[in-house]
Formats: sequence, C-alpha cells, structure tokens
Amino acid sequence: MRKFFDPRQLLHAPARELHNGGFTDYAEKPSRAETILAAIGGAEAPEDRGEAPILAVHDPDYIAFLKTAAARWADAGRSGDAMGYVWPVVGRRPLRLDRIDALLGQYSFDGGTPLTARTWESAYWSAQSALAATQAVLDGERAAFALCRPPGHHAGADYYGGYCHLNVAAIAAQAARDAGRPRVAILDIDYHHGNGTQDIFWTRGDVFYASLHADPATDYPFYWGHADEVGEGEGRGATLNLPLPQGTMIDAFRAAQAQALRAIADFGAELLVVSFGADTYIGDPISAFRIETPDYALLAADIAAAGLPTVIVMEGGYAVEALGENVASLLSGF
Ligand code: SP5
Ligand code: ZN
Repeated sequence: MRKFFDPRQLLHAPARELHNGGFTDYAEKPSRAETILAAIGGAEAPEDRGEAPILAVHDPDYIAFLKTAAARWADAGRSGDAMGYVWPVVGRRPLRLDRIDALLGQYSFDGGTPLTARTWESAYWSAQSALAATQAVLDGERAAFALCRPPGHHAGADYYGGYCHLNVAAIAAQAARDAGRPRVAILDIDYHHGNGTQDIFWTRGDVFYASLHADPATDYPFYWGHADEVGEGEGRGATLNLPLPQGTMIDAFRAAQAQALRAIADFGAELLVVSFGADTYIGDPISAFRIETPDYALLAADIAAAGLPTVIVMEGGYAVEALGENVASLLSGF
C-alpha cells in the first residue's frame, strides 16, 4: 500500500493543553507520527498541490487567520502558544474583529488546541498527504494511507479544535468529488465524534458521513454525535451517528461498523475515506473503548470487503508506545 507523510508535519508541537481545569502535556505530539512511520516502514513525501483543494473546504478568512495567528499573538506581546479563552456564546457574529483574543475565540470551539508559529505549515502538509493518498486511489490504487498529523475531523469550514485545524478527510472527499466521483462516503472510526466533518457535509447529499464514537453524553466533543443527528435539507439521511458506550469491545464495535458499511453501500458510494483513530485502543490515555491491537486488522478486513477504493487518513490515537503497532495492524488488514 502507498503511504504518505511529510516531515514538516512534525513542526507543530504545542507545549500544553487545557484539560479538566488545568494544563497537561499536549497529547497530540510529534512522536505519534514518528512511531507510526517506524512501524509501517516509512512513507513517500506528498507533492505540493497548493491551497486550492484546501479552500474547496475551508473559508479563506479562516485560512488567513491560521497563517497569521501566532504572529498576531506575538505582536500582542505574548509568549508561548496562542490560546483562546473567550468564546462568542450567542454565535459567531459578522463583526470585523481585530483583537487576537477575539479571533482565537471566533475561529475555535475548544481551549485545548493551542496554535504555534509552525501550526499552519504542519496542517498544510497534513492536508497534502491526504491529497496525495486520494490521488493515488483516483489513479487506481485499491487503498492508500495518509499519515495525517495534525489530525482533522474536529475542524469545520471556519474553526479549529480537538487538535485539528484542517479537515483532512473532508479535503480528501471533496478532492474526489472534484475529480468526478459523484458519491463519496466517509467512515469515521476515531473514538471521538467528527463534529467538523459532520458540519461540513451536514446539508449535502453527495458525501455520506458515518461515525462510530463514544457517546457524547460521556465524552468529548459533548455537543455533537447523537443518534438523532441525521443531516438537513439535501443532506437529510446522509449523516449516520452510532454512539457507543464506554467499555465497548471489538464485537460490538465491529457490528456497528458493519451497520455503517451497509448504509454506505446503500448510499451507493464509489469511493471511501476512512477517518482512522487508534484512540479506540484499550490502552489509550484519554479514551475508554477496549479495542486490542489485532482487532484493527479485523476492522480493516471488513472495510476492504466493501470493495470500494479507499483513502485512509490518520486521526487520533494517543497511546504512543502502541500506536505504531496499531496502525500497522490496521494496514495489514487491507
Ligand atoms: C483527533 C482527536 O482524537 N481529538 C481528540 C481531542 C480530545 N480533546 C479533549 C480531551 C483532552 C484530554 N487531554 C488529556 C491530555 C493528557 N496529557
Ligand atoms: Zn479522537
């Protein structure tokens, strides 16, 4: 299988994140990508396909903000990583905001995702890796893997959060649409609900979004991922949420994935993007499912049996000591 990664994806390295009322080490750290690379035997560098495929998903004002946020933070006299601490509760208003603190709140939905001077560069190359894997599949590969880091599924068209800045799964799906594939599906098997991906395609009938995740009643991102969220307008019925209880093991997870794959087949998808998070692993430090390393090969075999050209993009997974083996297990199942 072809695999893609650019070393510039390592540059984003925030020091800390806000969690449970205090600061902890940033869980989405560069060593995640290094351990995956070592376990899968390296990866190809992606070509640079420019900003157009990113702007096909994200708003230009948001992209301009991401590029300049760290500099504006420094200009305001601050040191360290840029972090929001004020959010517009009533909704994002059409104000012309200049203050960096207001911009951070306007363009984010959580306080656990600091921006650094290198964030844009890493996020850009994470998206390029997703685009390279997509192109490989469009060119005829049965499946390809993008070692995306930073991850993407919490990022919306104009906001970041959940360690995500650019929605790499959405960028891949949109690139496939723009290359002429009329119906694309995204299967999200990260532990967390992909609220950004859901939001981006919420009113669209051409991209199906199916997600297995921890119940938002108990887990981040809390506000999204309930079973009654099904899309709206032309997108009604093109979103499928399958929340699962903490403690879920492989049999129940695999059954839920089979349900999602049946829905994707009924939708008539011609290309599949898999948002793969290994934070479903039993040893994950921030999650509570009980998937074990060999189980990922079973999940992958079920996905492969669907027979769709498949782009796999990396999302979460924070048990760094097991992360490489978990990804290698998944890829072996294809
Ligand atoms: C892509 C993805 O899996 N994002 C998950 C974001 C979850 N953020 C909220 C949970 C934060 C837990 N932080 C623990 C830090 C330990 N050092
Ligand atoms: Zn996750």
